[in-house]
Amino acid sequence: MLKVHHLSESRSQRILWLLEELGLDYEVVRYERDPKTGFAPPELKAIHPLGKSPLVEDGGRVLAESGAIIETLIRKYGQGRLSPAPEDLDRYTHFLHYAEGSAMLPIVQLLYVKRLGDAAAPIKPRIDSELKSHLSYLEGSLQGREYLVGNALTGADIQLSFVLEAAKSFRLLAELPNFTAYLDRLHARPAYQRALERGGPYKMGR
Ligand SMILES: N[C@@H](CCC(=O)N[C@@H](CS)C(=O)NCC(=O)O)C(=O)O
Repeated sequence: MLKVHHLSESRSQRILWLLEELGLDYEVVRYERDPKTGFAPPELKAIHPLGKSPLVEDGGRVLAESGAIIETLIRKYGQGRLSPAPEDLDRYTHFLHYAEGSAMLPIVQLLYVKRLGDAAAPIKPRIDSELKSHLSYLEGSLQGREYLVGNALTGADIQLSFVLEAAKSFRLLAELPNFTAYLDRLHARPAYQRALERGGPYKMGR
């Protein structure tokens, strides 16, 4: 059976959602963040040297990195589900990689500079302009669409969900109507709700 090493309030929530959408059996091993630093506990390093979540054990192999996990599990178990139509493959691949490769960067930077207080002043405008650029690109990419790629849920929506949930937790989505409607649509899915039950408390994006 698949085993998900799930860190509280983290990117692994979207992997639980993926597994629920695919209707797969899986075990959840939960880990709590250090309340002061927010870091994962050292036990995760025994599973994978990076010690980050999500990590998935599948038949003795350890899968790391959300985008790779999503791609691998859909390829192995999807039977066509959550995959793009052939004509949408380029767009799908772009967003699957873009979410962590580009869009998450200024959000993580924002998280870090918040700890610096006034010392962050010289770099904050640059982070803000990057955030604005990525969020307006994504807002435009959702214009007139229910889902990011084609007209049904794919792995790209699941991968992007954490970006938007993190942005929402920083109150960055307030004036972006396409995002808000899209995120509400994703959150209303029964599989998303089941994943919340499996993962435990998850305040991100609320
Ligand atoms: N790009 C990686 C990022 C993994 C990552 O940084 N995970 C965070 C959780 S959201 C983590 O484990 N943080 C705890 C730590 O760094 O100790 C992915 O998408 O899997």
